[in-house]
Amino acid sequence: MSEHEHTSHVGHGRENTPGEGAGRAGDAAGSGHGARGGMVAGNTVSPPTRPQLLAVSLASVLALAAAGIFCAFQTNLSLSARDVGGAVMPPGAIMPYDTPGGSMRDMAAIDPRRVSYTAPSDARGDQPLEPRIENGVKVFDLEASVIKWNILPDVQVTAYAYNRQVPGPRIRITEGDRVRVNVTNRLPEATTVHWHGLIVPNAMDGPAGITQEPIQPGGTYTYEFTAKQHGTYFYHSHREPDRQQALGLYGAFIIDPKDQAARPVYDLEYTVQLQEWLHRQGYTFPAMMMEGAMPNYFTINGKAYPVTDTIRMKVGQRLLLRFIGSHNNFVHPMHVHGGPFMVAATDGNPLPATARYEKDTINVGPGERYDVVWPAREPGKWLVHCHMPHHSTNNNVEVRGAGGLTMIIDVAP
Ligand SMILES: [Cu+2]
Repeated sequence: MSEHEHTSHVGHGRENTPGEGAGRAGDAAGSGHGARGGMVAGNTVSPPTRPQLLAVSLASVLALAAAGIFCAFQTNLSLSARDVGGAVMPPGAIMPYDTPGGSMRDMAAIDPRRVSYTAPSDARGDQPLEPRIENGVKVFDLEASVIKWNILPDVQVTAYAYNRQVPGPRIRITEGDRVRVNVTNRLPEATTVHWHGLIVPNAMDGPAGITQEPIQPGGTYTYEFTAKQHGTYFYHSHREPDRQQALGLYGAFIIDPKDQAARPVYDLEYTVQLQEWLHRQGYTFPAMMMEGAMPNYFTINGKAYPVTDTIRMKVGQRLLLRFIGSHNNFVHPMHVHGGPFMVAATDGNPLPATARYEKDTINVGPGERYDVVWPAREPGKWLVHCHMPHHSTNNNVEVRGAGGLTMIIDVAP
């Protein structure tokens, strides 16, 4: 006698249509501790009693409640799609259940559908911006928008850019100039501009929500001030700069001294603006020094080695390098091969001749500037590079001997 047949003899319920489930339950009961009768017995099914129904209902409700509570501690059920705004998060970002929607929008990739311009693959940033003169005031126009930008021939980031270039255009004026900058916002989010290191009226300083209302998408704000200092400065977004500056909103602001004797002696100059990028799976995220948001590409003036500029000079010439910490996270130890340089100015402020000092590596932190004069002593190819070796790779790959924060000074005899 099979077990099924065996169990079918046990129990006392009335005859019922044999169901598949009932048969299986009978099998299970039979193979377990032997049939003990009850609700299901072979081909007969007895109706559940009221306490049984109550018990099953209560267990179901408790299980459902437990699942809901469990989920609430894994994900933020208070967030709607509108709060998060369709954010695409960096792979590996840590997002516990209490991560606010604002945090996700801050760290999210640029929405590629917002791109309004694709720069040619070989386009360069930091292009001189010519002012127009209105009643003796030098007037510049900046427009922030979303672009596609090649940091390498085969790596195209999505960027927030001033005047469709990364870095933004170079503003160069003379000490004492009256300056007006019209900033138009074509980004999908509000923004402002800060003039880093400059003495300006407070309302012109740029911090969003502190000295001014942010410039809404489609809006314009006019900044105006007189340049009281001279030296190496820069401008950058001051609304969520952890996001907007990391995505490309920065540019050099160079002020020549009225008195030419105030500048160090040099034959040619080059401005080095550092930047860190997080670009994965076709999306560009603002690089941040936190889990899952660390940068994997690094650029000098918007390009990673081997497509960074090459500086060409001759033995005996002196090169002024203006390092600008336009990046957001690391302190980059910038090293020059081929002998030491003289530090001539820090954060735009010239050092008196007696205070100048020699180094061959200088730590450029976010926001810092260093003007250094490097004499070409020997002919050949001399490197300028970050001494955190990972920052001299492209997504951890060396191309033609380096990557990222690397450029070459080519010295002719
Ligand atoms: Cu570095």
